[in-house]
Amino acid sequence: MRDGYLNGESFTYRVSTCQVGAHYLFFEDDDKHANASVQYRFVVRFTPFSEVDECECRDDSFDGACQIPFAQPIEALIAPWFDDDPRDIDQDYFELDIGAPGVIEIEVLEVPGNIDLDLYVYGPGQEVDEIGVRNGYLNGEAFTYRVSTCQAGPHYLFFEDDDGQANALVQYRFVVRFTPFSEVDECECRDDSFDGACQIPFAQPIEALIAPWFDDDPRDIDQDYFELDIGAPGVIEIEVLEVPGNIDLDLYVHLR
Ligand SMILES: [Ca+2]
Ligand SMILES: [Ca+2]
Ligand SMILES: [Ca+2]
Ligand SMILES: [Ca+2]
Repeated sequence: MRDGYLNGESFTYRVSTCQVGAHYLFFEDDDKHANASVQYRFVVRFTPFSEVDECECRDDSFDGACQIPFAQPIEALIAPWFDDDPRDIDQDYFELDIGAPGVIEIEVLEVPGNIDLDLYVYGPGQEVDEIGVRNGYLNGEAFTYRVSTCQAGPHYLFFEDDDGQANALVQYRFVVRFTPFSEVDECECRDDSFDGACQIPFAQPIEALIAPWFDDDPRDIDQDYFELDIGAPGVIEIEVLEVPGNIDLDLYVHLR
């Protein structure tokens, strides 16, 4: 329903439906008393969800999540749902098939100018297993969000507009990539502690990642522990060959 505010005001109204069949609309003057000697004019357009948001008519919930592939752009719409529809704030749920621990990267390529897109990421435990949140700040802002997981199995994400009020005529677009820890940091899913330390050999380059852990994960500040098997007194030299440009790497050496 769209209530007029001003005499003579033209407007565009959008609303979504998951039903097929006859739909109806009617117009009337707001105070019901006026009549006019000239016509009002309007045009109706229709866009099927199959063209803009294939999963839209599933539940906005974990059960309704649409399984999506990695490394392929996905398009969806923050659709205009009417206030008294259970879906009134459009949330779009997606399911990722995560086969091993690793880093999930969600690159949002495009966001409509009136949408401030929020992203939530969950592990296999669904709502009790939140592993990441990326709150939007600006309308139309694209972003890349990374988060790690040590679990295998279905993972979930959903998008919504930050204030839940906006809807869009154009789609947002994103792509999800996954890098297993077996390729970048083999010991990452052990405890960040002396007990979890990974024994490493001498004279062989070791690679690891300061991985993106979510704030309320026990691992939120990534520490990587390594164990050296020292058989005799001597000098230990640790040559750090490469450090990513945004990392200021601290090193601690302990005798336990
Ligand atoms: Ca949608
Ligand atoms: Ca939806
Ligand atoms: Ca690490
Ligand atoms: Ca670690």
